Amino acid sequence: MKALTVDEIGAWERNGFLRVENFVDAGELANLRRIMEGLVEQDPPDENTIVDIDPVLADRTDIARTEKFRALLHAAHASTELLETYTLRPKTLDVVEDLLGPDIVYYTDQTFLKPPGGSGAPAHQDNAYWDVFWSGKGKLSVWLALDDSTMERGCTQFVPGSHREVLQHDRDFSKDALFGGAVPDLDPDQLDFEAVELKAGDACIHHCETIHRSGPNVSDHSRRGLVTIYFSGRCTYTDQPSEWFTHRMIPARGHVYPGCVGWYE
Ligand SMILES: O=C(O)CCC(=O)C(=O)O
Repeated sequence: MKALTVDEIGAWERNGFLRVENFVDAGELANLRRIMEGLVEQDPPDENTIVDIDPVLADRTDIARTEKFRALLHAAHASTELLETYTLRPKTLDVVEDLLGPDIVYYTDQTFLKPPGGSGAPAHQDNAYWDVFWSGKGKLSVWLALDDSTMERGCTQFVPGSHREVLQHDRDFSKDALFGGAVPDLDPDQLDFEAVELKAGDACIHHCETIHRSGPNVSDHSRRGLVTIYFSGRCTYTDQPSEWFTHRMIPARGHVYPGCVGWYE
């Protein structure tokens, strides 16, 4: 084990998510906030970045466009500074290695900005969106709190143990460009969600099949979460190319294998 304890890995295997306090220190946090604020201001920071406007805030005329951003997808992927200082730094990869194994490919980032008044995320499993293009369960997200993430601000909530069952998803992106529908055959009210409140600088890592959601932000402070996503180097490409992810994945540690993610001819 490189960074986590046996108990932490046991909790990860049981629950499908793991909270890690002080994942970045105060100086690193300030740096990450500065980088993310710069990326938001560039609107869009990169030609491949997807800017997602919060549907609840879209028609507001009293706030700037950037204050309506629900999320930026593949933005931080374009920042060398962010890659070097956070995404691919040894501490981050040590934790990821303990959970995914030695071969790690960095996929991308999704920054959930959740401004004041911003909407929540429907219950879903991330792999329902990814598995179409890249097969395998060795995928995880590191959700890093850039602001305190509380119930009032719409923190993330997870169903412990739900990573063991794969559910059918309604992937209709005309309904919601970001989430493409929710888990269809479940009543979220019947699920036992555990809310994970975080201090800025803490992270919560979740398995790609763990059911999770988040509430709306009913506070007057934004709740930004920088999510970086890692795949095991054993995940394979399917024959369906992704239209919404055109970057190259970044081999981060260990090996890449023919036909598997991160392998380019
Ligand atoms: O941050 C949120 O509100 C939602 C996060 C989420 O759905 C995810 O990381 O997949």
